[in-house]
Amino acid sequence: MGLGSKLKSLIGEDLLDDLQHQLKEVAAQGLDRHLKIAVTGLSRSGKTVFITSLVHHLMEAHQSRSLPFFEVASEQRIISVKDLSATSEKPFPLRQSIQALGQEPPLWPESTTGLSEVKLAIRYKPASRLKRLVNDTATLYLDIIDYPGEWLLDLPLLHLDFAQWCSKQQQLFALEPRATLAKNWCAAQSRIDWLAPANDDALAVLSEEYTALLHLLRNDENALSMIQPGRCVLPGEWASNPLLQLFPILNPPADLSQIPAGSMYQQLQQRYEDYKELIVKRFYREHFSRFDRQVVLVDCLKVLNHGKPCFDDMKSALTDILQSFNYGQSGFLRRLFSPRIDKVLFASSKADHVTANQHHNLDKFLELIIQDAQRDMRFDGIDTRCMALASIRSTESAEAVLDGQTISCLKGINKQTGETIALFPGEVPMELPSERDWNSSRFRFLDFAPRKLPQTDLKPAHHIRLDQALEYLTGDMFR
Ligand SMILES: Nc1nc2c(ncn2[C@@H]2O[C@H](COP(=O)(O)OP(=O)(O)OP(=O)(O)O)[C@@H](O)[C@H]2O)c(=O)[nH]1
Ligand SMILES: [Mg+2]
Repeated sequence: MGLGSKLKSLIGEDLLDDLQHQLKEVAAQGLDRHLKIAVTGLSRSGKTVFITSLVHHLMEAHQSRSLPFFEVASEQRIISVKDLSATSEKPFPLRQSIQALGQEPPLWPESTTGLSEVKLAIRYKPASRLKRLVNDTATLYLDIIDYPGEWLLDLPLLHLDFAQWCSKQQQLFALEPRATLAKNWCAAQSRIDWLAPANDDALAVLSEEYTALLHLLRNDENALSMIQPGRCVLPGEWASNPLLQLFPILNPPADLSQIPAGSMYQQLQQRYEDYKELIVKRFYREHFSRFDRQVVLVDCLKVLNHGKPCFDDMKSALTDILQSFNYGQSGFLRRLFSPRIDKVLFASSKADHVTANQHHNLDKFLELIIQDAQRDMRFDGIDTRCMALASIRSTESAEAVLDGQTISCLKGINKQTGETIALFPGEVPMELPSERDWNSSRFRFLDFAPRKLPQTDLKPAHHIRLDQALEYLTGDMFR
């Protein structure tokens, strides 16, 4: 009997295969690994708070017990976490955000506008005995990147030419409340002769008005999500670049085969092509294609508050955004950028705005919004998970008796008034709300002021399911 066969009979075939596999892995990789997790979501979806809280809990994980479902932390295998963000060209505002949330009274961090990153080195004890034979400790280099979901909304432009994009925008601007909000801008467009020689001043004025309109559509009151081109509202390093003087033509000339060179139409068409080539493709090449895992934060409660048009608009924006992950074997994205994302976590943020018995409903409601995209991703072999979470739990559970019945309530500080309140925030639907529900003002989820995030001695009660999110996103790296 050869050595291999003897070993097999001694320790069993499966175990031997497993040992051989692990040995190969250790030899091939060493113990240190790198992981890039990108966090995105539309404006105000909770990206900055999520990254701040996640990193703060991680950096305290060697001494706090705040992450019971994050295995490497609960098994006390994290030795130390070092912040290497100073080496990044675009550091995430970590210190300012932790300070804002830790002061008295605590404040939510400022809104952010571009891409930034946290770089961490996590020194830990490997779980596998075999890996510990090679080395007692290992390091995971973890980069967490924050970038606006609005930039992903530019992705669908890559497979639309200018005429096709204008036609899609025409349909979009026919819907309320967009149609009413865009009335003046549409009227200004109708006075332009698109076949006349390009007039840079007129184009500059119209594009300025279009950018103002996009800001109006997405402000707190209107809360629309389908905003294109994304860089017009969040330009990042492209601020004041003439390429952003771009807008769709909603009343195009009837015969597009006869567009004169140097005309208004042709000028915008050229800008559109340049925008795609120089801005959109570059972002995907330089950043997106390097991400390993992705978190998409969705503020489901905000859309419920704003009603059906806002819900429909967000669903269509998210479905478009999620095309970025659905790259398939033959998809055009794979040919362009060979992306490598293997896991996507969809997180319904601010789960502390509802009572604990509604968290499951929130998971289900999120699944409803993204179900088509999720199915495509699974088909392409990308692992996906939906999870309701709160990065900073700002409410406490309470109970109240109403008409002899005990009901679950929340206690917290109203973000607008600063008053302490106790309320029953209502139920999250697990199915698409009916017309009647949308019209009955049934959904009114309130925003809360943050509860203080202490510097040390963090507890599981400071968040909801942040540990489960971490385990899903990084757990396999620490085994
Ligand atoms: N109660 C509660 N509110 C949250 C939580 N996370 C975010 N919020 C609220 O959502 C707001 C936006 O959070 P941010 O993290 O700044 O969102 P963002 O996606 O980074 O926003 P932009 O940078 O403007 O795109 C905060 O000011 C809070 O009001 C949370 O875990 N719990
Ligand atoms: Mg932010």
